[in-house]
Amino acid sequence: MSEIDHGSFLPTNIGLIPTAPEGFKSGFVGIVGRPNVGKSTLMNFLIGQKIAITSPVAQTTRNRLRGILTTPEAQIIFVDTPGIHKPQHQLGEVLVKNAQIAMQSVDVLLFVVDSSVAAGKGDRFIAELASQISAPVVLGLNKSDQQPPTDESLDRSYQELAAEYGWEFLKFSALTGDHMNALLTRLVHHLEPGPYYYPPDLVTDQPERFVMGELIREQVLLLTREEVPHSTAIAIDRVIEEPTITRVLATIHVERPSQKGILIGKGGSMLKAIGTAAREQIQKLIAGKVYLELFVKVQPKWRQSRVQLADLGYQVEE
Ligand SMILES: Nc1nc2c(ncn2[C@@H]2O[C@H](COP(=O)(O)OP(=O)(O)OP(=O)(O)O)[C@@H](O)[C@H]2O)c(=O)[nH]1
Ligand SMILES: [Mg+2]
Repeated sequence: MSEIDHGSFLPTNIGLIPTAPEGFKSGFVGIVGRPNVGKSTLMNFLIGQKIAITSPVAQTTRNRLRGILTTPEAQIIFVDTPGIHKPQHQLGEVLVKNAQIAMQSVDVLLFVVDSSVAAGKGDRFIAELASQISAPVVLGLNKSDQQPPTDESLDRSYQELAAEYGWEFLKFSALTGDHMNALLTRLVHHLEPGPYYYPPDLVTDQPERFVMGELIREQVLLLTREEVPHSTAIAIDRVIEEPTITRVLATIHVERPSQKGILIGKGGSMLKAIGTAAREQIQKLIAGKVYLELFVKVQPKWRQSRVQLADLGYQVEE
């Protein structure tokens, strides 16, 4: 039995990054927007693998996460960011700050909006931030599948926003895949010639155990209600690889004893449901058998404490 740090998704031939052919393009595309507009769904679709968790709950994404797409012509490194919103606690402040920092260091900015509702104050706030960076901005109207067919005022509200700043805009659906190729073509168009930044078969820069923690948090988001999803942080305590099974021990941190009670559920039923669903997801991730053991721990006010936030993996990434 050996305990391993799963390291990253980096293949064993690390370092063998091929030389890019003539005319190859590469660069970083930042994905920003309000919470819940579909940024992570979009990145997963484009790279063809689920590395970012998604849910109907706003503020799902907490960490800046890179997803890598390599085609014969280009390598695009997508930078998924937490939805930009008015922060209500230290955690929110750290997340929004990181999204803003990410905006400043990309080659192209993909500003995603939910086209099934009209442009609002939140979108205008982000537009103002986006207008201050030098990279080209593409306004992406997502959720086209959810638009009422007769209401042209929705598109118009975004056309006006794009016109105001001189941005191009495209409409698509990250859920159905409609017009995703057109989006990709436009993004590649904006990239400069460049090298492979990562080996061509790599899909993310994050270690596997980070994604494992996220897959557990996703089930908490999907299965619990109200304040519980937002009060939760996951720590992967140990990953033990045995010949036929990988054992994962993880702790779900919550802020209050009442939340611990909800997470455990009657006779342990909720924790069991979270564990079963998360285990299935982790098995898909590592393509192998997984034994998952979950613990729940109360850590009062962790979202308010910079020190505890850093311990749980949330800090300003200057
Ligand atoms: N109908 C429809 N739903 C979508 C589309 N894209 C995303 N969704 C749904 O919208 C919800 C939010 O998606 P996410 O990808 O988690 O959104 P996000 O922008 O990453 O959210 P945060 O991480 O909270 O900022 C999920 O329930 C998705 O399934 C789309 O094109 N059409
Ligand atoms: Mg997200």
